[in-house]
Amino acid sequence: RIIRFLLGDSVPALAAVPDDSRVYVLPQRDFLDLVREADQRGTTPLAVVQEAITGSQPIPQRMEELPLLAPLEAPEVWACGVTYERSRDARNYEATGGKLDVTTFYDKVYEAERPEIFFKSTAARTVGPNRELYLRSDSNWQIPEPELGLVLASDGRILGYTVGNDMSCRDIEGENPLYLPQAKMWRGSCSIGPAIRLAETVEDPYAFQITCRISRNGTKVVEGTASTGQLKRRFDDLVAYLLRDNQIFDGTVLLTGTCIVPPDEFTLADGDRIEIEISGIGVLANPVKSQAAKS
Ligand code: DO4
Ligand code: MG
Repeated sequence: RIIRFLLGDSVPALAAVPDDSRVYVLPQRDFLDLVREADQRGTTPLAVVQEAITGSQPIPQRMEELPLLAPLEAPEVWACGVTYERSRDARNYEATGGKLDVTTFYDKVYEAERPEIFFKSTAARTVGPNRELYLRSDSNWQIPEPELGLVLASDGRILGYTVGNDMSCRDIEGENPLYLPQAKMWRGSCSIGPAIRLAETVEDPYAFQITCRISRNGTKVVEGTASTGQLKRRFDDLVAYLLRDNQIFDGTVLLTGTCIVPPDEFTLADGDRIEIEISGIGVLANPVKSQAAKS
């Protein structure tokens, strides 16, 4: 796993985390530097990391004790929708108020060859671990969407996997699907982290376990778990559609859709804490704040 953190509380540093107890600072400036170096040398990022840490000493802190930053400054974050049955059912509930005898565009997109892909975030709107996510002030039904994120090269190669949160307003989207950009994009509506798991170290990306926990005043109020094995699509197909007649940039993150939706009566509130854990990657934790608390 590759992380970024503030060294001496001021300088961003890249580090490798081969297991839960060891963190090695790397000489590369950031994740894309590491990938570029591997490409230039005709080797892989893992080989570059292994060479860098051989014979060096881990720092005394564990990953959880460090002031973590987003593992990369993703120039753009895109997201896929309705890639899991659970998401289709939740979207249908929002759009129809629970009438199950109608076929909606969510049913159609779930079955269609072309997936739903939308623009989610820019570097300035995306936050890292432990940073505040913000609630929209004009929505009364907001949830986190825990998603596996693909970290991509500009040619579409999957360089690694990270954890992402596609914060969403169910009432705004349910009112009219044309409001999707407003239901999905605002200041502090996306988080990624805490680490990038190098793709070459993942045997089966359809075997990630995803868990989402939300706590309020120190008490857990929501917990859900699912697996990327339930995904309706293949990651390569999602990436191929993203790249069709499109230009993406090194370090773009593609969120692959949510498989966990809190109970319909739940909405996030100021002060909540969201934790999204993906096996083999880590726990992405963020506190939630209302926009009023920001200004
Ligand atoms: O159709 C709206 C978006 C759904 C989504 O973001 C998801 O399934 O994760
Ligand atoms: Mg989503």
